Amino acid sequence: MNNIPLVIASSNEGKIKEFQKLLQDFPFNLKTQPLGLEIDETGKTFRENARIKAITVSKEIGDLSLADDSGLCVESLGGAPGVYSSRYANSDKERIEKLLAELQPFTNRKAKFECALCVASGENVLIEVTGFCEGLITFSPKGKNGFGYDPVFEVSGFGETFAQMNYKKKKQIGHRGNAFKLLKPELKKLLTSLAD
Ligand code: ITT
Repeated sequence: MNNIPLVIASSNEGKIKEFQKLLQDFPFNLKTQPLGLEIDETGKTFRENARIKAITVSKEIGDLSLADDSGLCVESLGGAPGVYSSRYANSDKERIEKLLAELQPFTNRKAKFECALCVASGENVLIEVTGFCEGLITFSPKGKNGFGYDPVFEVSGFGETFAQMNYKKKKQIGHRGNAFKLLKPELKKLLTSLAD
């Protein structure tokens, strides 16, 4: 019975598709955030921005919301693009080109993805978790799957970019999947408390 409304507080198609798969066994009636809703991501951390998005959308719609703030932190660039990952350039293609150009002088290609998830009900933060995934930035894009920086992020120990993996594998080892592993038991507790 899919009867509990949950708004996915995101306008990023790639994330929304991943959440639809991650949440498929939960009894949620998944909704998307209103088109054109502008949210100022003024936080300095992924966690702060996830909170801002979850609270803003939940207050706007009146249902529970789940927000994701995520991004790529590159060691040689002092952690950039970090919380500015989506604002780094105007399209996935341009973001990747800019990243490869900025990293060109460096031999250290270490990077990590971070994903902060927040579930809110109005002003109230109900759940917060963070997941990570470590890897290296490749010298050119590889693979066609996924979204964002997936074609240039090679996962440590796997020798493949996220874009070369099928989604099942990205879910098992990726930052969003790792965050979701922490979110899952908390969501189950929340559902139990809502049913009481
Ligand atoms: P919402 O705020 O509406 O959710 P957004 O794309 O602006 O959408 P963020 O502010 O969290 O989301 O920015 C995250 C950016 O980091 C995203 O646009 C991608 O460029 C990148 N990113 C996050 N997760 C990723 C993943 O799994 N694979 C590739 N790139 C990812």
